[in-house]
Amino acid sequence: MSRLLGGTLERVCKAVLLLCLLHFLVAVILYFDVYAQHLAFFSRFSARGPSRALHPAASSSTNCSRPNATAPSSGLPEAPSARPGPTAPVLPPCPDSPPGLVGRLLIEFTSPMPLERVQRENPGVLLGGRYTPPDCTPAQTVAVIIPFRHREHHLRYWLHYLHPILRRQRLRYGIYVINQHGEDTFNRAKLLNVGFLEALKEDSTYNCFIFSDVDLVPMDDRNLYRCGDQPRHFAIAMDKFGFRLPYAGYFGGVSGLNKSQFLRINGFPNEYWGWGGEDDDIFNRISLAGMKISRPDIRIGRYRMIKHDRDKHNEPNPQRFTKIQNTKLTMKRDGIGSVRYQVLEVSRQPLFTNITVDIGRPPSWPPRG
Ligand code: BGN
Repeated sequence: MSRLLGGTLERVCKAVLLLCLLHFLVAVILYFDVYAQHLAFFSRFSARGPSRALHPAASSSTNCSRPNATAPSSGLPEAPSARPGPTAPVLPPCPDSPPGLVGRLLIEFTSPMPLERVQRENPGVLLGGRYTPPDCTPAQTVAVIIPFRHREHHLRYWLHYLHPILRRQRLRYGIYVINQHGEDTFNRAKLLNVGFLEALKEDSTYNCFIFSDVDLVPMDDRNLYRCGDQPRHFAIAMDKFGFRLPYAGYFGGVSGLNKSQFLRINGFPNEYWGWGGEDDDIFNRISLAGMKISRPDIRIGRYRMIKHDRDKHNEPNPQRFTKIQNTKLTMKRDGIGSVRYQVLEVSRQPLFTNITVDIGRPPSWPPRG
């Protein structure tokens, strides 16, 4: 009897000991997490502050920061009013890991977002949505291309969140909104092709192209909008997909290719009218060209999508299932080399360049009448 009691007591003691150990471990983890958040918080007040302690790519800290941390008072350098002239001092190359990133961001779409406010908060952004870091020379010039129609209030949020992020990332960039004229069926991929050509017409030094939907806002500024030696997929963990990649070959939402990668796949398909499939076709093109997709860490590639009803004139494309089976046959003849369109208006706004374009209409679907 007493041996039985002794055995039970021993087991209870062991369980209590284990619990204590677990408690201690959790306390240590929490302590370091709070310490990391403190470091990130202080780094917001100093562009060259201790954020280096949190290496942007390696850290998984979850500090939440308000986007207005990027207003001039945040210590962010402002862009010069013009590009440096021939006598301007040569600036050092921009660092691979920009100092002053804040990590995880608080993104919400509840309060209204007037363009005047966005403009006021981004005084360093030049006409047409151009920006050059004032304190270093970036390795790339990035054109951000947004296919667009009737989503003005999404665009306001996008500009509000993205300009400060891109500035903190020390990018030289320009924003191009490619606005499909008329009410015919929407064609996302063709608009992206137009954006590539039109951005290059404006500035032939663009060598990185980021293609972004207007309703997708990154939740972490360590997701750097740059190109690499392989095509990059940025929007890998969207809230609407439970912060996971919906399938291994997903390449939708926000992606980036440098000029030679884009030309190597003959750009994007022009013949996907309506919703769906064009991103899968682009994925096929990249694989067929022997390239691989590069992606950020799943904790960093998080996105919020602005909720909206399904767009009119962007119904699911019933041809997409067969079309994505035929990329190998179609990619040579359908792409950047064969895109036909007419630019109706180029207007340089304070925060973006708006290009309205007639891209035609689908040859046979949906039936018109
Ligand atoms: C896929 C769509 C993509 C879309 C994702 C996420 C197709 C092709 C036929 C299977 N692909 O199913 O275009 O980005 O869902 O919504 O519909």
